[in-house]
Amino acid sequence: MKKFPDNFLWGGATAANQMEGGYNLGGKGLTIADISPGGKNRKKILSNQEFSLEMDKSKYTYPNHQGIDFYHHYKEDIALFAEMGFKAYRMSISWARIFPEGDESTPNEEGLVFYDNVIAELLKYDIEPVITISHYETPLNLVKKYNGWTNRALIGFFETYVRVLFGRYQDRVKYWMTFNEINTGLFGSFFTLAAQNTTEAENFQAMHHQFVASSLAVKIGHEINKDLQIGCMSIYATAYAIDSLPENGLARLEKSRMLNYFCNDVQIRGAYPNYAKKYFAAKGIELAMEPGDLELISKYRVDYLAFSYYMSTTHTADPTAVNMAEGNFFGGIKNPFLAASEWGWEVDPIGLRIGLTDLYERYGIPLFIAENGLGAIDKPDKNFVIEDDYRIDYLQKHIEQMADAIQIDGVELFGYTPWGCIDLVSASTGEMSKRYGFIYVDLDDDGVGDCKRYKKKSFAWYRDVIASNGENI
Ligand code: BGP
Repeated sequence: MKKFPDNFLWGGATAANQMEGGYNLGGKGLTIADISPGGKNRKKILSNQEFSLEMDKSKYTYPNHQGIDFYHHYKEDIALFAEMGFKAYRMSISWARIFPEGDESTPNEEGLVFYDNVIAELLKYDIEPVITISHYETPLNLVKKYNGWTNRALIGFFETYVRVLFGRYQDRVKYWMTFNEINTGLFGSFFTLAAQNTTEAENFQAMHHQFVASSLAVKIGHEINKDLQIGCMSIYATAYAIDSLPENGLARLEKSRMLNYFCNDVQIRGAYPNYAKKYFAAKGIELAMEPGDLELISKYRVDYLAFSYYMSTTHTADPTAVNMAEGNFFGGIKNPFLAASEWGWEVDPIGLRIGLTDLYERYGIPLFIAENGLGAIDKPDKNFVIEDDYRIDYLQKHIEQMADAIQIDGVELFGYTPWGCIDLVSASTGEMSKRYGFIYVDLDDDGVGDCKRYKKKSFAWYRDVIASNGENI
């Protein structure tokens, strides 16, 4: 029996801000990524809610400015994706290439022409573009002038932006995702909400605006072309209790429903779940809504659920617990049964199968794994040969679990785009040395290198996986 359905979308994923470079070319405006300093302290700097929105090149480096210069290398890179046999390529469009300030009414034609060219190049090789509309690259002006998504005005700017994208690309791009990892807004993530100095209530308010914007995108997209498939996208981290103590089971449930389900519940089930309403009431959070918001959310639900999966998490009810899993997105404590990546992300392939079944059985709509992968330090020899068996091992084990989820559990999974199919700048740490790619890019954390591309060992391995539709892994 075949492990994967015919037409399964094998591919890879990237985001504009982490790889395009050309940050000030083609009329592009600055985005939140452009003022985010590179290096291990990035997260700390950005989580200081009042960090400066002005660039300071005397103090920081800005690796996103150069990315891997996909802006000038896209033909070469897409040819390499085609050589691996990609069926799909998940990319994002940088909002500020299309609307440099975010609040204009007329788009920047030069920015659109760049994406015309990228899309044409993909279609030349029969690679299906899968486009994230907003992936950590909100125009900076929208932070400065409106404090990002805390302001309802952003719904209108986003609407203008998506109308342009759907109008222009509806005959060439079928699959869309609205907001990347929308559930990171729960932590007030600067990348997601494009807002500074927010309270928890403001985070939820900003997310409400995004939910409305996302439903509007579904409405507009389907009106423009009923065949468009518009998905939501969130992080999913399979959640365990540390043991069978009932209190720990409850702690796991409470964590998981907010982190893993809340955003999906709203965007897929079309309503705020009761547990969220109770939480808001207990915390005195009152969301400002306009008439029609809830109807819109209820009526225009997403067509599919895309998610990123890198790790599972483990929870305890014990507030004094030590031994925290610092690297994991959703916190929790260390799982004694799992090894972690060099960045402390706990690797759990079976957790992916659990997650796929969990999500499919909860929502019953098609699933797409938009991100998965191992960030690791690659050590090329003098000829740039990179034996990344650790990466192959990681992906192999996750693909096996995907196959079981499809075969044994009956999950409807239609695509898999491992993260950073070509090395790029890390989102959380702004490093180049945290590499995910099948393709090595010769640039270091300071942007030094000749930017040349080299195929890693995993390149040929993934090519065979795709060619055999997941039979040879
Ligand atoms: C996800 C983001 C991506 C990406 C990935 C890997 O959270 O959607 O943009 O970067 O994680 O994370 P990192 O780059 O921090 O290793």
